[in-house]
Amino acid sequence: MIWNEEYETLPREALEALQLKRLQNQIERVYASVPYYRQKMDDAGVLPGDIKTLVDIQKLPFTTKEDLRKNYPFGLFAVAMERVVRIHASSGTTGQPTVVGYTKRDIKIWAELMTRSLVAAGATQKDIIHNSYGYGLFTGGLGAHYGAENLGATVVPISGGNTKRQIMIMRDFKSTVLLSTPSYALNMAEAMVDMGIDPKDMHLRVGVFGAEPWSENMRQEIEKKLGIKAIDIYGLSEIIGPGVAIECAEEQKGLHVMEDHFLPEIVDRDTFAPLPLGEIGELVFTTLTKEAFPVIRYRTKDFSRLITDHCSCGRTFYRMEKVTGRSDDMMIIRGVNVFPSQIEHVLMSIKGVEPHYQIIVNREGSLDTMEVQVEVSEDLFSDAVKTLEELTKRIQVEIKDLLGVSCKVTLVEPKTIQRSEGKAQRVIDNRKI
Ligand code: DLL
Repeated sequence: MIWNEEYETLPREALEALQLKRLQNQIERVYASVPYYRQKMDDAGVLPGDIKTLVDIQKLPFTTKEDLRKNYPFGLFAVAMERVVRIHASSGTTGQPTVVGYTKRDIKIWAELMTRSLVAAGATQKDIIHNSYGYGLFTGGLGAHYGAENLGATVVPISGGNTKRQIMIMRDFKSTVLLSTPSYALNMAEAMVDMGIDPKDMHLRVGVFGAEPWSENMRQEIEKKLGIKAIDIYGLSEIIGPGVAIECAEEQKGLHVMEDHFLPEIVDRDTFAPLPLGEIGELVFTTLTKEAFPVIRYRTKDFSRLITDHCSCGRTFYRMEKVTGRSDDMMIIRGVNVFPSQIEHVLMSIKGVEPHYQIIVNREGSLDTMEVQVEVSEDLFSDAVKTLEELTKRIQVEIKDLLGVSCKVTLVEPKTIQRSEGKAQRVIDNRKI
């Protein structure tokens, strides 16, 4: 199903004409109303009138998280505060929070994009939507909430945490759609079993999961454990929140970018030079319609590529490949680049291992050490020591083969790794303390 046929299936030519018109307006407005952007454009020697085609966007300077920090809290807002009706902010675990604002119109557009996303995932007005994304400064809870209400579905605004109560409510209210991070979905699946509830006896049909990277293997695990279809949703607060891109239920292969509101680019991860369509690099977004907090060429640090193939769902928006990691997540272990997603890939392909793991990095003298702690399944843990030894060895060898770096593997008892109620913390890097 498609929520907004008029825009979501626009022929590419008409879509690109619309994007150009919106881009030109946006740049003019930003130049006139945000001194910081005006200064950056002046420094780069580019004026709004220089944007004559979509490719001309490449003349504009990038915006980074650093720019947002420098302008903390409201320095990049493009409207007067009396027009701002909502503020959200990132968690700020890596420093100062980044603050974003919305006008009434921004909120309306965001709700529309979230509705489109839920419909692409297979939700309808008849659904009871259990929203476990955190409500508050995080964009997940309220962003999804407004989209679900706009769809006309019934929203259960439960937020994250208090897992047992969540499950009771989900069962008693006969919720059909689950919105949460993928790691929290797995946490809930496990808690259901602990409570003596077979997850398949719940009424859940679809899950819309995002806010953190998750592998294809993780998807299979969630689909199997909960007996649902698991759909990937992508977004970031700097651009709007959840609903920047969504997988369609038809293909579950790549996420359609809401291109009538956001212009995606892929740039080289080291040189930041624009890459041809289809190549993997860092995702960059420009907002085309945002009023309160427009952003120009925002470097997301997320890695993906754009897929231009025709999609059987009928949407004409290009798809972005599932994000498997961000440059921030990359660890350098004894000179080798390692992404947590690569380790997850190895772990999830091995039988007997549970999808709960943590990576601990230390520095001993001048040497980096990496330990992978992973839970093994209940029946295996009580098995002979020999089996456990073999399993440890196998994981070690597979990680070494894939990454070229050796690590210590520790198999831990079921339910010992801390469960997430939002975004999972996969890495503890003690070198940074
Ligand atoms: O996580 C918004 C969101 C809420 C998206 C709910 C989806 C569902 P931030 O807290 O600003 O916003 O974090 C944004 O999370 O740059 C990615 O690194 C990561 N991320 C978000 N969605 C996905 C996804 C929300 N589907 C950052 N796959 C982004 C992989 C994701 N990473």
